[in-house]
Amino acid sequence: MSIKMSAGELAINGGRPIFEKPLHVNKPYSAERSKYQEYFDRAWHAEWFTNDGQLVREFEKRLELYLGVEACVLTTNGTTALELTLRALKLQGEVILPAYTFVSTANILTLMGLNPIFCDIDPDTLNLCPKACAALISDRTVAVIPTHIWGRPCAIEELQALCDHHDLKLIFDSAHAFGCKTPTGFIGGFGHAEVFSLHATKSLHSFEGGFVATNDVDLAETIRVSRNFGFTALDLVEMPGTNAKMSESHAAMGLANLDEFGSIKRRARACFETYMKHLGDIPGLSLSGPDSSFSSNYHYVAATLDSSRFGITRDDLVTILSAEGILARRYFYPGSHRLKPYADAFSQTQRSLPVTDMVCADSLILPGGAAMDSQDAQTVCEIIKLVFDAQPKP
Ligand code: T4K
Repeated sequence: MSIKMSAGELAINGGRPIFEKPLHVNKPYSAERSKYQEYFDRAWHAEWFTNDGQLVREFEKRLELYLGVEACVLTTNGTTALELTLRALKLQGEVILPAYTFVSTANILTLMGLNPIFCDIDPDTLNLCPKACAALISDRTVAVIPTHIWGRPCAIEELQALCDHHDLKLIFDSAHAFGCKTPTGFIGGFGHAEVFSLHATKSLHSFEGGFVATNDVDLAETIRVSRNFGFTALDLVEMPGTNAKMSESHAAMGLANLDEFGSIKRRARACFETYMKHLGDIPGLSLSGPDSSFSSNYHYVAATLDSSRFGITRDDLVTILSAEGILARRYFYPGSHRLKPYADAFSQTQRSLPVTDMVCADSLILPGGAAMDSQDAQTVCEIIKLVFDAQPKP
């Protein structure tokens, strides 16, 4: 692939896009099809495709062993995993969460009649700010749901102490953090429960899917029963439940990918380090990288752009990259608090989330993860450098 030599060759200026086949953010990385097939054949031969099948049970055991937790309960996706957890904890009232996260959390809270209270984030970690969280706790608060954003663990101990003090449930949204580890253990073993997504774009995926990890075996059992209509035995329904069962086909994909997870992490790391090496010293562009406080899955290449130093805005950079076939994304713009279902209620409280607003305006996710070729990552860096070099300097 020929690298562009001047800004005049950029696609936005009429040149050919550098990538004919667009590069997506977090394109799925999957085990070889034969490995998936091997697992799926077991379900095929057993003629058992869903309802707590052998592959789902095996996948759950393997996740429990990997994460070192008492119980993992697989579901159809991360959103249903959270819904079942909230139902099992019988919550009613206000729940504090970041607005800088996927809107699914605010949505499910609202659909369940809970009241989402958006909280600001820490500018360095982009995770829920414990101090801001403490200021929002009232006698209506029942739970806190922080997200380990882009795989970086939240201020777990501080948030746990805060929730213990106020007798609140603490549920982590760990959708980005499979395989991430703190000095005290894998993400998955903290709070009342941690909720993971196994969506195709996640570090470990099962096409669609999710699970709850918890050390509370009673909570896990309630979730397990409620994902299957509330059945505890044949003809016996203990509670109103729903259908959130993972199929054997999805579990087969999850198992095949879990077998490969060591290499998934290595490949993602190689890609991430390519970005670090080539973008590390561009003024105004900061990558949210791992530090010595945790071990990352390296799945996300999250950056923030200070336009006053880089020379153009985040949105302009995204437009220029998109023209080149580099489909960087503005996650989680504009923040859940500014999306239609929440914006009016949020503005009525006259609260503000200055850090969230700043991060939503400046952050972008570059194509990364195990499926991203490191050579392509280097090309992305060269285009970004070319764009930076083309800006007039003071
Ligand atoms: N909490 C957090 C923090 C989350 O990020 C999510 C989900 C959840 C909770 C909820 O978990 P789930 O209920 O989803 O299990 C996507 C995903 O649908 C969503 O799972 C994910 N977060 C969210 C961040 O991204 P979109 O609307 O941005 O997806 P889409 O279709 O634009 O795809 C994303 C990128 O991946 C694109 O660059 C295209 C590429 N892609 C996508 C798919 C599905 C592929 O290359 N191949 C594919 O098969 O929501």
